[in-house]
Amino acid sequence: MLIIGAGFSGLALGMRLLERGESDFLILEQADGIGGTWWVNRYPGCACDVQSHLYSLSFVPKPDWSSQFAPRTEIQSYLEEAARKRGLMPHIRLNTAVQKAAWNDERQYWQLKDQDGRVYTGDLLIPALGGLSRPKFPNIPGLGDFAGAVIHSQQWPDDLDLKGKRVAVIGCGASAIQFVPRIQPDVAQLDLYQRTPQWILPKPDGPIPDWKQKLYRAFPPARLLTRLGLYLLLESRLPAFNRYPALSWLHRRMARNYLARQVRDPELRRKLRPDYAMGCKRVLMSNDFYPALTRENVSVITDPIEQIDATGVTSGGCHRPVEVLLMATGFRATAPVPRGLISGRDERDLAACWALGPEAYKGTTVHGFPNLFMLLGPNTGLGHNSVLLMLESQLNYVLSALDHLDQKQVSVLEPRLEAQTDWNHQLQARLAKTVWKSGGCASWYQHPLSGRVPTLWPSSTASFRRALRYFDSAAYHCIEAPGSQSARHDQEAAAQRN
Ligand code: N01
Repeated sequence: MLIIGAGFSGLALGMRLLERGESDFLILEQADGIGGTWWVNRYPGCACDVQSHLYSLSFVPKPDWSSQFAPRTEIQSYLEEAARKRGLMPHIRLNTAVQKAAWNDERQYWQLKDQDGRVYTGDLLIPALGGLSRPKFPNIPGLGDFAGAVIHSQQWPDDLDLKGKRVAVIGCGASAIQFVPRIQPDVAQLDLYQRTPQWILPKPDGPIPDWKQKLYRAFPPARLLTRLGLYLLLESRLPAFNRYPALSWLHRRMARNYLARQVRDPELRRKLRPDYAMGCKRVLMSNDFYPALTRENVSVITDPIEQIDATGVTSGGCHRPVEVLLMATGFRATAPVPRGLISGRDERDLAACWALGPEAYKGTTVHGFPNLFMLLGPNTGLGHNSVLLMLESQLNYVLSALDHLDQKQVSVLEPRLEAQTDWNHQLQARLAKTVWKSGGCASWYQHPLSGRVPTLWPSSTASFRRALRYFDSAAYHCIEAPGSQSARHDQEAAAQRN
């Protein structure tokens, strides 16, 4: 088995495989460290916006999270420690960027090639690429002419020194609201280009006291109770997002009051006030973003950007000189797989099949791509809870599929087109009623051309867990392994006929 990516999902699958005594797998990772998102994103202030006791794997408990929302370094160390302790490291090949993964129909295996031409073969392919790993750069006239550094939030160099510099930040999503307050005290001038204001709530963050960490260690049910409480709290937000937006009135009011308290200048407040349904874009949390925007060295600019030239940015007819451009413009979430990376039966390219947005069966398998199980695939993202809950459901499904392959002596599994079409039809019907589809905003949840939402799961996490509890072979074309009893029987019958 070949797994692409040593982020949360690739590592989690590796750990579950080892737990079952399976060791015939490799994890290929392009970076020089493990942790995926939590290894790559190094901008100042990078942290999780889901509480750590829920944003962690149920089978890798950590009683001593330092704060409610752990910083990225702590999450990365959590993953690294778990991988080391569980003996996963020998299965991981770092600095190994898969260039091409192709299904060989004749031999019924996947063949992968890395950047140095090394070839790997495996009966199963597990793309664990993450939905938010391909940075999106805006298409702004003149961007290529800019003479200073252009840095995407995901590609933040460890040694970036912004002291005394004039910087422009383009975008104000989850990434920008984390790093803007961190860099604001250092820079000479910060121009924040905001296209759409965000719904922002205060972040209930803070250190987890020592006594609580000790309690969680000594008495695990206390930690589980905390986890359950967080789960129920976040899950209770779902009806306001997927059916009854009016239910978010209290949170809308909290957000408006919070803005009014933090930003006294009515003009700035007006610029920062969202006018679409709460949740249509990911609801953000921060205690220091609004205060940072009120500082003298910060300008919030809402006129559309007209042009970038060698020395700065022009918007609303005004040219503002800058030395560094920071792109907080997000990710290509609706095109998570590059063209030419994965080719299935009849050499069909996965990215080409997904030109109008990714689509899979149960977010995991794809018609035309035998023996491929994608982790955190299409419509497995969440707008209301921890995505790791979805990942763990997928792990159950993949392991159940492995059991099916073993027990039924099957060698190839591929979802039937009808099953995939039905699944997506129902999904899109449910999504139509949600704020993610019709909340009056544009977001990375939606495909820019088709308007479909190929990213989020519209229902409860429990319903996804139920749907993926067991591998449902009826939804699949199954080809028996050449050595299996019934395959031998077929061969003998064919030989007799000849
Ligand atoms: O990206 P975004 P992000 N001209 O897509 C603007 C996760 N995450 O990296 O809203 C001008 O949210 C765009 O404007 P608009 C999390 O799931 C998690 O911040 O499209 N502006 C927007 O303001 C999150 O949702 C954590 O009008 C342009 C911004 O760029 C996801 O990653 C931390 C533009 C993009 O916002 C993405 O967050 C960080 C253009 N041409 C991220 N193009 C955690 O805490 C785009 N924009 C776990």
